[in-house]
Amino acid sequence: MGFQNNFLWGGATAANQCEGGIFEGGRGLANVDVCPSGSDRGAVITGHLKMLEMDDAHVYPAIEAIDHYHHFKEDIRLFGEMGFKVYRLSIAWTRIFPHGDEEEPNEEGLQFYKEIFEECRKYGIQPLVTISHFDCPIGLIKKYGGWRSREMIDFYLHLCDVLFNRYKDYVTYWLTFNEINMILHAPFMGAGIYFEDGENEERIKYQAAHHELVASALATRMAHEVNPENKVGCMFAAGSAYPYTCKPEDVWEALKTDQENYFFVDVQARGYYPSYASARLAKNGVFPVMEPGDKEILKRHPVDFISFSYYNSRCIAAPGSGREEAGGNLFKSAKNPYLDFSEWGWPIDPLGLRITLNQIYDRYQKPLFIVENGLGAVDIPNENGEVEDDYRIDYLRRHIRAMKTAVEEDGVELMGYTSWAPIDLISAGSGEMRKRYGFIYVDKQEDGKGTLSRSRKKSFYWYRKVIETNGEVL
Ligand code: P53
Repeated sequence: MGFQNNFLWGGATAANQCEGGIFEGGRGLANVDVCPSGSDRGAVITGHLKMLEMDDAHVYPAIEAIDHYHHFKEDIRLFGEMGFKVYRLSIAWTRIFPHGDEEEPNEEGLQFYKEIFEECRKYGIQPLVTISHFDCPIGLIKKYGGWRSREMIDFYLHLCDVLFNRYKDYVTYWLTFNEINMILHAPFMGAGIYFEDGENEERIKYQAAHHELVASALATRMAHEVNPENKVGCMFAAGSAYPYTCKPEDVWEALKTDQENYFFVDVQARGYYPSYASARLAKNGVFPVMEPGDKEILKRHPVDFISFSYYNSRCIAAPGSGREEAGGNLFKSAKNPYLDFSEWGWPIDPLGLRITLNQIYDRYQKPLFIVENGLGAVDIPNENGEVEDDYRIDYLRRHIRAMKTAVEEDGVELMGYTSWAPIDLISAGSGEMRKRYGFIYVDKQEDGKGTLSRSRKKSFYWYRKVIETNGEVL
């Protein structure tokens, strides 16, 4: 038993959180570039503080990030040294189409990713490409308001067309949108949407979600047409919702929370709007405007596999029950009294991963892929400059054990596991550098200083062993 022989072990990153070099190679500006670190970040990413340019009053961590743009060869060599079978990365849309609506792609941008894929090939690493990881060109936000407009579908498909054809010989695993359900929680970061006063935010978010869902189905069709070997996955931020107590009101609220997230996967994997969503959206007057043919498109082009991020479970209490909130996360959750918490207040729940895997597999019966999981922590190098991150090893070990049980004892079909951020990079939620997830330490500090040098943490050697033994030695 154990994991299948071709189990895809690896790590996952996102362009804007690691590349930097945002003014190089003919790249244009994107929503993710103008999300500042610091206290305004929350309002910007949720679409409540309009920011479409950089100003002098804020710090923008994407500008340099960890400068992967100039270090990718070294970084991928280190991934190779850990024995990665797969590297999940995302394409910065504005490297390919700087404003989003050009006819011809930017060759320099295409060249950059081609070099990345060639580098991966040297070490036998398969790329898993997220087409849009929270990425939307500012040009398209200014002209069309981001994903609130239907026109976005065509621009996105134009990008897909270029990627599928140009990288046909390098890539067969694709994800259409990172954490597609994040559009409900951080619509500017997720979909380039900011709100004007008095707008019906719910309606705009679900309309934009519909556009992304149609775009995802059409991209799936295109991927299969370009190369029948292509495998396309959806991707959502998972983590089962537990009822705070067995009080029916708590159970009901938890069920609704899960449905809010499963809605996206239901459409992408089953091919239609689930009845609970249709009914609820209609009742709230926010059912999206659809075009003739949309339902058919969704029906005919479901995804091949389901991928998700898992950091923690959620714990849901009925409104007005006065339960203490767990902090530090964009997803609302009560504080689960049975769990420990990370330095950022995120619950730590390995069994929750087994529960989540079972629930998703029961629901869809399609292969699953865990494409993000990890512990954000402050790492302090010791006197020899080494990071002994036993806390990270402990977190990952317990989660990998849980997923192993799900595979061995529950029969869940799992394609692979990519931990989040095998190399330290910028946090999406907070914009911080000091929230580190990596096996590889990057000498870049919160104030932006540092040599950018890379070094192996203790977890680097641990993960290498895990991969080498296909998860037998943990
Ligand atoms: P950071 C919140 C909740 C769940 C997943 O997050 C999230 C977020 C955003 O903070 O995003 C995913 O960096 C996302 C990654 C992100 C990672 O989780 O805030 O796909 O881009 O970096 C971890 O600690």
